[in-house]
Amino acid sequence: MTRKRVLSGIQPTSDSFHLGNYLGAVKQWVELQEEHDAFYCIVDLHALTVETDPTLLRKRTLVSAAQLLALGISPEKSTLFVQSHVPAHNQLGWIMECLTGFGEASRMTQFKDKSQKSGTDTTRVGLFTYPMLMSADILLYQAHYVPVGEDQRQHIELTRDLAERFNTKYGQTFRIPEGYILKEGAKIYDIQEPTSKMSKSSGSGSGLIEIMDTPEANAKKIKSAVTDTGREVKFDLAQKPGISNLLTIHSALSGKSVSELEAEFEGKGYGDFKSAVAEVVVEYLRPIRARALELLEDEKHLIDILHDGAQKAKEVAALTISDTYKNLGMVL
Ligand code: ATP
Ligand code: LTN
Repeated sequence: MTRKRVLSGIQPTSDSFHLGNYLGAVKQWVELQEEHDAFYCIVDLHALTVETDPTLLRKRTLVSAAQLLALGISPEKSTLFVQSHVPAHNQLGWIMECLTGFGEASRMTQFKDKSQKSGTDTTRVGLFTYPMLMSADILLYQAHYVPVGEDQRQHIELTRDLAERFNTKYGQTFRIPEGYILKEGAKIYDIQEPTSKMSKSSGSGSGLIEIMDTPEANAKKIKSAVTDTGREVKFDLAQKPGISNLLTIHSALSGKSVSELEAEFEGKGYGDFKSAVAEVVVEYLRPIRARALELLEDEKHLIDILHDGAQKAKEVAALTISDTYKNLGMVL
């Protein structure tokens, strides 16, 4: 039996991934590569939708690759590549833009949020067409599943709509993908502002738990995480968003269920609980950070892995582009 296809992407927009990226997405990537034909992409073209610096983009692309490998993505099991190495993403991206209504694109909440924050003068057209490039990323590989966090649900819906629209109008070309969005961990919140999502590009910095940060810095941040009124360690998103977020994080990393943790910390204060969360997070991330730093020492080896991945990705993507062009009536 052929294995089902999985595709996902992550932006090289920061010096480190954060716990939201890991628990919402990459942890599932690692699990899915065991039984699926997995394609994982560092989406550097998407990163250009915000102000970038060439030195930083290069560094962050490599640090992204190193972190993905350190977190458990195996180049033997998965195809790991950089989006700009496979020009078919731009080719299909344009076609997706020509299929999308202006109103439809205007309804994307991520665009609305991000453009509102930066204002129309600095918002790039690329940020507006971002979801169509993301659709192309997914449809090129005929993916069955797309493991992402909750914030990407609307983009996956758009991708499905575009694929159906194309298939109806021009004949069967694309598989209709499904989001793979877990309940637990799909939304990790900023630990200083536990009602906003933990995010690389917005948020407080001190509310972000970063994989490449030192163990000491992460322990300190967790110990000063915002907690809620009351003293009980109980999961209650509405009344206790801070404690609930820390329970989610502990549970996802330690493998203990939330109710086990509630029982374990019954009668103990928030301080004890935060120390325990800090310990779990720090010990989980310590070897990952060390491995990523080690991988970064051999840049050539990292780039070789990415080139090998791009080679495989190009072969699959080329088949979809040729079907798409043929069905559109382009002379081949
Ligand atoms: P930005 O905040 O700058 O938009 P990001 O931190 O969301 O960036 P992305 O590269 O856009 O990072 O996302 C990579 C993956 O991480 C996506 O699947 C996304 O859904 C997931 N993700 C991001 N933040 C969270 C979060 N707080 N909780 C759960 N999943 C998240
Ligand atoms: N928009 C996504 C990143 C992304 C992606 C993709 C995710 C770009 N292309 C394809 C899944 C599949 C985000 O996480 N912000």
